[in-house]
Amino acid sequence: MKTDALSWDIFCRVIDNLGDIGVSWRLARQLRQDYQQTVRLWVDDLKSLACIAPQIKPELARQLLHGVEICHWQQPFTAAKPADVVIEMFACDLPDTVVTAMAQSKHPPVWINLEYLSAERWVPEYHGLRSPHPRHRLNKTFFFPGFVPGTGGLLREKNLIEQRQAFDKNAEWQFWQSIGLPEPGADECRVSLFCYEHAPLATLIDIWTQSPVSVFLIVPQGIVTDRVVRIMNTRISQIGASEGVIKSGQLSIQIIPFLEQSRYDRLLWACDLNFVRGEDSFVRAQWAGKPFVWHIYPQPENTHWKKLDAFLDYYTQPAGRQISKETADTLRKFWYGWNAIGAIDPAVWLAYIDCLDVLEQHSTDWMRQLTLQDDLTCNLVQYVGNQL
Ligand code: TRH
Repeated sequence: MKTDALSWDIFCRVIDNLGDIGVSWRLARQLRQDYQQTVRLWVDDLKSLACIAPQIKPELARQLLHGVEICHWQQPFTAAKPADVVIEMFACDLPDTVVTAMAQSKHPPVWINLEYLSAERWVPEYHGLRSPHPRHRLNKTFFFPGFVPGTGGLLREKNLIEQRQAFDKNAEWQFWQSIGLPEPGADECRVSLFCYEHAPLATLIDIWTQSPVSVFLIVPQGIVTDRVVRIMNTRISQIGASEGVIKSGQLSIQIIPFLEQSRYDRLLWACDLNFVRGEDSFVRAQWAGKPFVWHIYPQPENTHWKKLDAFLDYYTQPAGRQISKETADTLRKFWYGWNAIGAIDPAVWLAYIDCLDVLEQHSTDWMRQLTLQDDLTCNLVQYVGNQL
């Protein structure tokens, strides 16, 4: 299997939000750092990359960061010599000049279309299928990430679990200090919030305000921040003792700056419960081994609900320690309410928070189970090595 020092071109077109570039950037860095590959990341919207990697200068056409060459994908695209491997992220459609240059290469590159993550049962059947190009003597392979053998696996850098396990109470305390937050109170539930605008935020904020469990909500600056502040301002609340903390009854809220991607991992590791969304933060919450709630990326005709159920079916029946049907139903009901399938009410929240200890153990079991399968980058490198 030949994979030493191959060159890789990753093409990423930012549709909306940050997941396309979040996944692409993570893959590019891992190919470089874990497999010493030569990587060019072509991105059409460098400002989005700069959100998660603040060292990026959006005005530069080319720059190097963490050993990855980041190139601004501009139109018209003057094709450089194609790499040994070309990855088309999320079917973003490569520039015609690139496809032509690939077809004219003496050794056409391995061309991979990396798809969005799904737990749906059809994924293993489609993973790895190849499709011939209609005009050029090129084949494109469809690579599907996934949670089970027979899929491409999940992004997981080689030292992630070791880093996660080394994140002890002292590291946690230092992290809270680094973002200007006090240490958690004895019976406080520290929660991170990353969701889409249509989440039932006002409902949950009202529930948390009157909940017997005190919640400290940490919100990285983003599309819901203003909404959270507006909701709180229309309720009887006062700025808390420490700067920037908004309090209302049992609920405290601190808005923090959007974090660089690897520091966001540490927020997920430090919190007791994480609300995540889309694809990349959803996966990172699973590597955090903490209870999480997924706000799935909405799709027309609510087709995303099938994806939500497909994941819940896996997540509530892992091969390892079973969770009771009652706990599984409680989790599903809360996730449904958060994703506008049914409603969230105080009883749903209380039933969920009562299971938090069981869900924390389950999250650790689930994380361990996921580490049994090869990670996405390892599978990509192996696949490419077998093609050359
Ligand atoms: O931003 P998203 O909603 O991206 C979405 C999804 O990827 C979805 O699948 C896709 O179809 C759509 O884009 C086009 O959610 P996601 O996937 O979690 O990506 C967010 C990225 O932002 C992720 O890499 C984590 C990162 N992040 C930080 O780096 N710092 C932060 O403070 C936060 C909150 C997130």
